[in-house]
Amino acid sequence: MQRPQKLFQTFRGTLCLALALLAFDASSRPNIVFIFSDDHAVNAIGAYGSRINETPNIDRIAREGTILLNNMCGNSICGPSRATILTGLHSHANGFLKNRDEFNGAQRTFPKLLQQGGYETAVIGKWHLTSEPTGFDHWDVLPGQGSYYNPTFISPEGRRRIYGYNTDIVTDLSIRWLQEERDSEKPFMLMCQFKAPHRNWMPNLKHLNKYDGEHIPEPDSLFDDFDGRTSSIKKNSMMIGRHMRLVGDLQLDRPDPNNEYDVRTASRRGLSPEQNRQWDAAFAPENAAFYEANLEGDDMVRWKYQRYIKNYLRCIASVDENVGRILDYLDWAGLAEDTLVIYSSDQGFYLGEHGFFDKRWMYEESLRMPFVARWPGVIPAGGKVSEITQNIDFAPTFLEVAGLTPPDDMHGRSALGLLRGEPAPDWRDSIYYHYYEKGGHGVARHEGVRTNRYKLIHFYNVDEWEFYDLEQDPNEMLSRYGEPQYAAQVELLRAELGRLKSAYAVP
Ligand code: SGN
Ligand code: CA
Repeated sequence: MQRPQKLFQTFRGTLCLALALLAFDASSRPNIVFIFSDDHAVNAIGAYGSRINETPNIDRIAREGTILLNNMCGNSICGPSRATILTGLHSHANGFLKNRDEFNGAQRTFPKLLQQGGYETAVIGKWHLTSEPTGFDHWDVLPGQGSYYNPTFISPEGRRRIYGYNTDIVTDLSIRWLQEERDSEKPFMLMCQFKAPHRNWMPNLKHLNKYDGEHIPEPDSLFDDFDGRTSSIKKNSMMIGRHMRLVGDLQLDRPDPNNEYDVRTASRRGLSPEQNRQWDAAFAPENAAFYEANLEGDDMVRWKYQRYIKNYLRCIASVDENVGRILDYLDWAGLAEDTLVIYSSDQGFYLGEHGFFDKRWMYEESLRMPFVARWPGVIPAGGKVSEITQNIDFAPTFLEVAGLTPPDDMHGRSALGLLRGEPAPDWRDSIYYHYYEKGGHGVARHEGVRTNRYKLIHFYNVDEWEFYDLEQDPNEMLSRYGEPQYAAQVELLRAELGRLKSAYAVP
């Protein structure tokens, strides 16, 4: 027999659930805080099983909310991913195919629809879509890639430079807008968008010595020889060993006998004299030892990997602590209950897998995007979603959250039901991918299709195909294209690729 206290708890649990279900109706209109970073791979997030770092604050969103385990982009590069998120459309339909394109801000975006639906909207931080933001009541963005230190911001009032570290400043400006500047009569949607952890991986001063003396585990494929794949992958220029720059990427300024570090390098980095003094103090001993050691071959690659990954993870340490500041502010301001908080990033990134840095390929590390979401009482705590979601789904999801009906002609579909833990038997079982840049890091244009288990990639300019069985070969080390045992599967995927292209009207 249940004890009275237990009975009461059960009753209270049922009551809470019933109230939560009642609370969720089309008129509830929660706030939305979309925290977004640049190039943060799932392999560097605790909630996704990172072997190399801890992200307690991002993990908190996952723990108190739900994680999308198979969330992917449609074109693994910054501007295109952002344009897709705004429009709910693949690149060919929103017109932003490559980083240098200019976003047509006259087109329909989810912030505009939210605004029309009575939301107050803001974007703060990295934008990277060339044209000025539209659909925002407030915008304060970095020009282009933005600088890690003492960054310039552009807003409708003009340009100004702010002293300090980018990730901290974007958070300061976001909290200031939440606290002092928004119209508190309306629900709001804030896009808080960090530059970090993008190349050239400049950590905050206080994290410069984090991981000193530690050995970060290397990925198994750090010394990949690209056997068993097409010529396309061999032509890349994104190898940590061959293409990562010692000074520009790895902060390896040559020690000077007079201890005067290269002033031009310091000013290129945007550091103030005092910041530069601390920077040099942190890096100089290891840099001197590096030049003393005259490393070669695999030893050199291993050393570069350690310097690269530590700086990348140090940048993430700032991202994570600033996610914590935002969560803390929402608690303090009494906003946490009524706010959907998301953490995501524009695409994945190579952390030494295949010997790579950068992104662009349809391989898993750059295809996958993190997405964790918390909305107390609506999205269950500890939820895990395995269905394949994509960045085309973000806009429709946000619209449904706000009680609006997503337009039928968006390519994506609202993932709110999945986030709420509801079964979705008719959810998609494949995604379309298309990377359009020509030559960036030696990556050829390609398109492809991925299902739960298989992936087919077509490098169409050279007409090379790759096919992976992700269950047998999760690290994509061996293309099975052309093997008789997979011929039927390849044909199914080829047909699926054709079907997706006609469904999305890809020219
Ligand atoms: C810069 C980087 C590249 C990176 C692109 C795109 N070079 O060109 O490594 O792939 O941005 O990044 S750098 O020397 O300028 O850092 S994206 O995130 O904006 O798409
Ligand atoms: Ca990016």
